[in-house]
Amino acid sequence: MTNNPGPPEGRPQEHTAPVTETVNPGPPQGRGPADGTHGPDDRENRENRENRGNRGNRANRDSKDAALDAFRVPAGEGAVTTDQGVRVDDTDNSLHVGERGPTLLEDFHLREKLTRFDHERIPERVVHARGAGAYGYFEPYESLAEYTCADFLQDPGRRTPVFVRFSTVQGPRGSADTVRDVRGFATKFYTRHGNYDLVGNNMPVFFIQDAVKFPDFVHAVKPEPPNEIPTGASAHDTFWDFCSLQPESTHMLMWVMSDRAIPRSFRMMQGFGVHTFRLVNAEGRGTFVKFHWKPRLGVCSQVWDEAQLTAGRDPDFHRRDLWEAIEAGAYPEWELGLQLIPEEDEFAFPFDLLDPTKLVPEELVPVRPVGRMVLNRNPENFFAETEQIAFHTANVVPGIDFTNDPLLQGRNFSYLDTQLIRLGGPNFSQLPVNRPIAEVRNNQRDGYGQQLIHPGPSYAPNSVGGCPAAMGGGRLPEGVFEHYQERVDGRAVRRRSPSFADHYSQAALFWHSMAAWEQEHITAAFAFELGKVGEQAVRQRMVDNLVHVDPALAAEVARRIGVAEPAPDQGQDQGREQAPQQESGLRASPALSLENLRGEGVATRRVAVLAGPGVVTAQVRAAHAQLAPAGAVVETLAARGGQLPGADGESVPVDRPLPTMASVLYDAVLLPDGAGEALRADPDVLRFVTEALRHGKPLAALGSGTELLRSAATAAGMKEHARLPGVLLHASDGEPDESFWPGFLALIANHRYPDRG
Ligand code: HDE
Repeated sequence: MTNNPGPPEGRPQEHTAPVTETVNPGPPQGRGPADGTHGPDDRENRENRENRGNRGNRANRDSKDAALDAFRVPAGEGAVTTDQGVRVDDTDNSLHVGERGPTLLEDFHLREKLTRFDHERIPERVVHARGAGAYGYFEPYESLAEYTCADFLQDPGRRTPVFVRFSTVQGPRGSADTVRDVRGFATKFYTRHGNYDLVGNNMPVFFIQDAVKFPDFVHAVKPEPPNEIPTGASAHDTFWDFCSLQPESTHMLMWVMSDRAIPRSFRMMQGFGVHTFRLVNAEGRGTFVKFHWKPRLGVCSQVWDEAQLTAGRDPDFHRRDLWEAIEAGAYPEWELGLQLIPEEDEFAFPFDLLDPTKLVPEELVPVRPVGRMVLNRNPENFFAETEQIAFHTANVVPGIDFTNDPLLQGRNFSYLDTQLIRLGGPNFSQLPVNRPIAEVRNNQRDGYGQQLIHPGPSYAPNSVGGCPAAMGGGRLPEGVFEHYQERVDGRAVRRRSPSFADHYSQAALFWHSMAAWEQEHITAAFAFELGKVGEQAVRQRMVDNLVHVDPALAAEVARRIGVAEPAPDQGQDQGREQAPQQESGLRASPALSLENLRGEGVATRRVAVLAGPGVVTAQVRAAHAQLAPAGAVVETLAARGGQLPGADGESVPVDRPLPTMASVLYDAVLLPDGAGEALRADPDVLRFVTEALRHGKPLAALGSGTELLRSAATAAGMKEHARLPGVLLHASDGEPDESFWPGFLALIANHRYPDRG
């Protein structure tokens, strides 16, 4: 009666590495492969491994990985068989009458093969269809017993296996990664007391306050019904029509129009539980809690033009980035932080803690770092693991409970319901990736796809034995879930609390917390999205709403999209019918600006060295030798693959032919000396450098490379290339002094230079 059967008899066991929940740090965090490069050999090995199935991170074993052994099958060698295990003589020719005659119905192998193929697809997720995931572990820094009895938050250093799936929301499974959208950040903790799912996003608030509006919201943001356009984008009429009529979405819109919606990498995003949840300690005392994930690499975004170009150059950009980092041993890491709010402070804020369109400013309640999560193992089969993983907000463990946030309450219904259709019935929790490592024992039975053989009766009360019993009555032993005993009293009403009525104060707080360049990006994003809206009335209504956030923002967007500028005093009276604007006393929350969320170092930053025949090979080698040990991924690009002859009679290997890559796939560019003339004449190279300049990326140039940089700056409409922020030049011949490489590393660590003009 357990959910974790041993390996079926006779099935080969390949994975014999020892299991441990606490050791195996793996390669040092933030470092690439041994020599720090991603040279052709390394790439070839990786691609081979990808093709054959991933066996890359098997060193990072834990109890969840061991539990998966029972379901692993060896790579397909030996004779091909039918699903019934009958060996087949030929799988390339169907059975037909004569060599050119009709196919016979009795060809069971053909029929089975085609039938299985016809049934390979399952419905994609109705939202968050496009995603990527990985396994890893979570470990707390300290015991949180004071606040919660959750088992996985008790012992510092005890590791709990996790699987995390990141996603976009709007687009289908095959859509591009770098669209402007919210990102899902869903974590399944396989704890000893059952599975706990923290199903969050990379933004701390949401579009709507009540779950009953979710289908309306999703219908509005999804592609338009007649033609299913646009894919993966919110820049269309129905989305903005809905939002302009639903002022509670305004705060979330500010986030979605900000650079948070175009992350550089899943590894460089924050995650948030969004709702206020409740921790419950062993004495039954509750504490409100907001969950935060903070990436060690810092929070970094693309710029909009770059994101759009990336969608074409590499639609798998984020998926590839996560996979490659884990394969290279540069395991992404997040710190878990908690905002803890005593129950007596429930009404201490100028907003309602139950309102999911509000965040709790960190300046009011600091985020306490309590643990870290590391992702160190890629899945072996995307469908079996990443596609079939099923999250559910109601998957909580003893010590974690809900609040009455009406969005959360609805989610607690929706996620189980959606898995029933998506995964075809109630036994989805028996799928390998969904199985808890905790034992499962109950009287649930049968259903499509039942995997287990349950002997004996399945009911309670029961006098014949053989059935599990509930633990209720009296003081419960450790690890038994008991619902928080909240006192509730009231009439059944379909009404929104007046405490949910202020839709603009935090939207304004967000706006005022942004650096000037972030405000410009938000303004441009509104202008882009609304500029794609056909209905003049929708555009006007949205701009009229924005005036409550900031009249200057509204006026500037109005100018750019060609609608009437709202009257400056319009913000005083409209849209506030329900409640007066509440003041938190905070005009800005610095914690919200990307300026204050930068990471340190250059780990996994991708640096392109643009080279051509005649290059000073010593500088190409120096780039690899100086940058790779700091964790950067350095690649030499040239018009053709193979070896590149240098000026000095030596040659350097080309890592990637330039036509297969693009500027948007790198974080920084180096232009070495020696090939400047030839490269300047190449329009692909000029475009590469121009784009890097326009996207605010760090650039360094040596000798004739500086001339190439000057040409690109002119093409980008930038003057005084030598004074551009984030640009490092060594114009003269000869080697640069020793400050050059550390200087370039410092520029790369700063990520982007949005003020380049
Ligand atoms: Fe979801 N959401 N959601 N959502 N959500 C789904 O569940 C839903 C909401 C989030 O990688 C679905 O398994 C309702 C907020 C993530 O598998 C579905 C409401 C937040 C994922 C569903 C919300 C999220 C989902 C679709 C409003 C952030 C992907 C497939 C009441 C805190 C999980 C599935 C994965 C997926 C319903 C709002 C995050 C239909 C009804 C708020 C990360 O059940």
